[in-house]
Amino acid sequence: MASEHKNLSTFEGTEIPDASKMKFGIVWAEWNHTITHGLMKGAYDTLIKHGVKEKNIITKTVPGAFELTLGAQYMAELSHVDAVICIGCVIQGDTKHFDFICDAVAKGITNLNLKFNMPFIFGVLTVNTQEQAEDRTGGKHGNKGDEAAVTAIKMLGLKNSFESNKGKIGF
Ligand code: DLZ
Repeated sequence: MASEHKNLSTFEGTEIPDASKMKFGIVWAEWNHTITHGLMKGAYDTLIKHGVKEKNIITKTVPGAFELTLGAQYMAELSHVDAVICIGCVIQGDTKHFDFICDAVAKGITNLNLKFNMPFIFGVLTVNTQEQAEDRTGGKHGNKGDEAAVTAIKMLGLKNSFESNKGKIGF
């Protein structure tokens, strides 16, 4: 993809909506814990930096990336958050497991967006090596957890702007 050698976590030139009234869930996978903890912390700190109140963030772990979909669904149904950030790290191994997990979680999260009509963000690293994961967890490619948090705020901002201008065009 075109992100090679780029740190995409700077958000230069983009407008980030006011997030002070938004409520977020973060579901993160325990597999590859050092990486996923770094991504989760990046997401959490970014939400706070953009005005989200601590009391409006709930974080929960699930065993692996495969379980992110159901964990996120529990959060949406039972915690009444406005958006859920799903965080995981799947590292390529010798078998086809990688492909099945990545495919399942990508499709699962896509379906949740449409089922609940709210943002579920794909903050899942799908990498070949541990080094590639580290590069995206506060390394040379930034922190993908930060990016997931900004994406969640932007998508909720988009939803809110449609809702508050319902029936209008040109807003
Ligand atoms: C089993 C497995 C493997 C081999 N690799 C990863 C991985 O790199 N990242 C991850 O998040 N989870 C992995 N898992 C665990 C699966 O996501 C899942 O938890 C199990 O298959 C049980 O459903």
